[in-house]
Amino acid sequence: MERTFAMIKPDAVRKNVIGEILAMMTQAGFKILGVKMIRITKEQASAFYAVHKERPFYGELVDFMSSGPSVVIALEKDNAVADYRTLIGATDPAEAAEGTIRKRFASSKGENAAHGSDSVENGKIETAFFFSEAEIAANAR
Ligand code: 3AN
Repeated sequence: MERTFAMIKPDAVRKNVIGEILAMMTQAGFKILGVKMIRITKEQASAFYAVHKERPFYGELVDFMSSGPSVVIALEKDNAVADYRTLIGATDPAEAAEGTIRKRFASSKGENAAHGSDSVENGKIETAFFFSEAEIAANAR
């Protein structure tokens, strides 16, 4: 089994679609190992997106990610990283495929409803940002 890290971003929480997105995850075969709603601080958002520090949208991204509550989720499934990236769809909702989370709920490239790790290694790093090992182990197979 592979694991990945997912987030329901503040725009989707504001749209009141947490339940719909969690249902899309479980219907796609993901097991939820951990889920919690948190208000990400500017400091956490800056560190989480540090790889994008040089990008022109970094400041906007940090402000947006700390603008309201998010839901952080630890997921497990065979091929979890790639399959979850497929489920969320392209970064730009205009390019996202039908039936994807971003096609249904994203407003723009920045406010795009969901996050998914881009590798198994980053999934571990990102999960550790928001969950202790004990929290995940409690619900792991
Ligand atoms: P993805 O989330 O699809 O992996 P990345 O890693 O390129 O996309 O970007 C990380 C986050 O940065 C995106 N989820 C989005 O919120 C934000 N972002 C990416 N590109 C832009 C952009 N052109 N303008 C504003 N925000 C952006």
